[in-house]
Amino acid sequence: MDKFNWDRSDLPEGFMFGTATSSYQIEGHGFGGAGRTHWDDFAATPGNVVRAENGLKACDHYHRYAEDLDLVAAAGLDAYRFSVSWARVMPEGRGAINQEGLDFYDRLTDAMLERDLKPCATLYHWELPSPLADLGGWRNGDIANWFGDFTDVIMGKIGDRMHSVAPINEPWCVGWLSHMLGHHAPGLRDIRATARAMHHVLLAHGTAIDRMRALGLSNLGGVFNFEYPHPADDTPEAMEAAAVYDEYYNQFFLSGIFKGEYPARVLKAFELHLPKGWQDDFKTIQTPLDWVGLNYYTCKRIAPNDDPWPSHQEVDGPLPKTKMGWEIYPDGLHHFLTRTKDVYTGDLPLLVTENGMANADIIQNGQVNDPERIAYVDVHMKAVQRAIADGAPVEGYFLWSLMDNYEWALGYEKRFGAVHVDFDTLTRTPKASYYALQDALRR
Ligand code: IFM
Repeated sequence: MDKFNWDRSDLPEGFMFGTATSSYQIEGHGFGGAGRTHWDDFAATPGNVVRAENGLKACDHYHRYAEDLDLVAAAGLDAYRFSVSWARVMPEGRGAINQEGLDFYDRLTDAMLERDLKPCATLYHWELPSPLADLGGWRNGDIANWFGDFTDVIMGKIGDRMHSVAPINEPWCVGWLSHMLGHHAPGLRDIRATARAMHHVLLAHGTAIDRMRALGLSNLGGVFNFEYPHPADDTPEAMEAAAVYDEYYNQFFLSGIFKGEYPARVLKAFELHLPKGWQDDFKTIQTPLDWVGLNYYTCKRIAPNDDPWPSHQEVDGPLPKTKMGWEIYPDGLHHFLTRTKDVYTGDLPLLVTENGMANADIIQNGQVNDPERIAYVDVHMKAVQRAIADGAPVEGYFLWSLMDNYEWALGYEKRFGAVHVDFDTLTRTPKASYYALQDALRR
């Protein structure tokens, strides 16, 4: 299969296609006066990241952004979802501004507009400045105002040209994955830290939205990630375990923003750990949004165990898997698009802000054949079409990712790009999936 089974005519008028990246994963954080981040520290600690790889060079997008945006435009895409690095703009996280960093995002924005690409910004995609991590990072409630100040600085410079902005990519990863499971920086495994980080992420989200509205920006949203939890078997215990997973993974943040409350099972476990006066923060957390973005990749099989709360574990599932070991389950995308509308967002526009797969892509005779990625995107686009037919107001789809990049704790070996990157020479080679996308968008 080298073509998609859909094209623009299968989607509503104005449906937006884009591709997504993030600053630390592609830019090269060693360039342009960027400050140290907690990811540099995490990667420098033995055992955290495959081969202790970091984002100091990454794809060198900092110097090659024009070539990269040419690829986005030549694919026929409408939009480019990118993130800005807090530490590139404010190396200490607060106070002094790195003019070189601000100028970089200014040039990047103009370069998108010159190519007729809609700039869709994310303010935080995980590279916290180390000096703020020293102060407790996401565990410290002051982070909401530090983040608000950063928002003022960066959006004061480029906000006038943004198509859309979201404050924080994948709050679950910033909170749970990084403070409960310890898989991402700062690598904590602590329930109190997790409860506070998850709450402060929401407070920072609302603060940033309010700051941007005060600056006169519009089209402001939130981007959340979802995984479909199958009970490992049909016992009531397994169903309860999956329900707990669903609450802290898929519902905590939407419930905070759209209902002003936390899901019951999670609240029971977190209440003792949340910061004093947490209920008062919902005024800020519930500030209205203009759209919601869903990042979706996979499902999980959840089995109960005797550990302390959440008292469950993931077990292997039967479906075909990507190179991340993630099962391919497009029905989950349909489920979350329709449930988000039905339970939380009503008529608010929804976007698939990330979807894609890691694949064993190799260059042969200057070409990369990745039929697996074409098939993956194809079945997920079908799920989007079904969700639209069922009434979900889905207005766009962003492929993760434009090019192979730094896959966090897994270093550079998981390739998610539509464009192959040779990490020695930094040569970019569009894969078959890139050409399939180009064909579907032009057809
Ligand atoms: O690479 C990540 C990205 O940073 C956030 N969403 C999931 C992607 C694939 O794991």
